[in-house]
Parts: sequence; structure tokens; C-alpha cells
Amino acid sequence: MSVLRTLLFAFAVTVLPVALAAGDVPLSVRDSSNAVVQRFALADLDAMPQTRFETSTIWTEDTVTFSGVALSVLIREAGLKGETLHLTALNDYEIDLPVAEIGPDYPVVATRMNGRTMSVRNKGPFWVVYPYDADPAFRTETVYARSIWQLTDLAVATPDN
Ligand SMILES: Nc1nc2c(c(=O)[nH]1)N[C@H]1C(S)=C(S)[C@@H](COP(=O)(O)O)O[C@H]1N2
Ligand SMILES: [Mo]
Repeated sequence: MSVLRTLLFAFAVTVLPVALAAGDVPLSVRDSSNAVVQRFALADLDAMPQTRFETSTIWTEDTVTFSGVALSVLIREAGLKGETLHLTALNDYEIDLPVAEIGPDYPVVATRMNGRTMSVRNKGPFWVVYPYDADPAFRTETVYARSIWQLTDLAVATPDN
């Protein structure tokens, strides 16, 4: 039985996200044991209050308009509580973010760039972004490292990860 469970788990965490990558990759909220407790699809994020801003970025040629959900709003919606937020991307890039450094408005989990959803190839479907032009404080290596694209998972980091 435990072998079956292990296989199912392996399927759920590896094959499933890859299979979903071509379409709608949801944003998964995980608990401290790494179990998915909630999944937000694009429609779920669209139903939350939206933030929109224009900025240039180090990854795009032109100034772009991002829209999506403030990370602070998402954390509240997900009921996440803790000091450190752990973010993971489709390419296994991961970054820890002190919750105290998440502002009320920024960063934003962008669902759209210039009004259009982003493909996985184009850093989508979800990209954590800041208004880089608005303040030099948003143009630091720390903030760039927190600008995780192809975001798939949110979790509150436990002391041993
Ligand atoms: N999904 C994902 N997001 C990511 C990264 C990554 O490898 N994968 N690299 C981060 C880091 S460390 C930095 S400094 C910036 C800039 O990465 P770039 O110089 O490769 O564009 O993106 C951040 N976001
Ligand atoms: Mo970086």
C-alpha cells in the first residue's frame, strides 16, 4: 500500500505539473508537510482584487503593464501564516521571502502582461513582479531574485527548509 501511495505522490508532484504546463498551471498552496491544501486557477485569481501597474523590467525590452493579485492579498486568501514565504517555480527555482517584507500593494503575482495571460515560455502563467521603475529599492539583486516567474507553489517555510 505504501508503495502505491508513494507512486501516487510521485505522480502528483512530478507528472501532473508537467502535464498541466501546456495549459492552465494552477498555483498550489502547500502546508508544512508539503501537501497541497489549496489550488488557485487563473479564474480564482481573477476573482480577487486586482492590482495593475506599468514598469520597465530587466527581462523585457519595453515598458510593460502587469496586472494580477497583490501577494499580501493572496497570502490572506490562502490563510498562510508564518514568518517566511517559500516560493517555487516550474523550473525548480525557489526563493524564500520574509513575510514582513511583503508590502500591502507589492509584489504582485501577475497573471497578465499588457492585458494578456503569459505562456510558460513567456514567464507565465504567474510571475511575481515589483514596480521596478517606482523606486531604486525595487532595483536590487534581492528584489530581482524574488521576481520568480513560472510560479507554481506557495508555502510557509518551516525551520528545516
Ligand atoms: N522561475 C525562475 N524565476 C527566477 C529565476 C529562475 O531561475 N527561475 N532567477 C531569479 C534570479 S536569482 C534573478 S537575479 C532574476 C534574474 O534572472 P536572469 O538574470 O536570469 O534574468 O530572476 C529571478 N527569478
Ligand atoms: Mo539572482
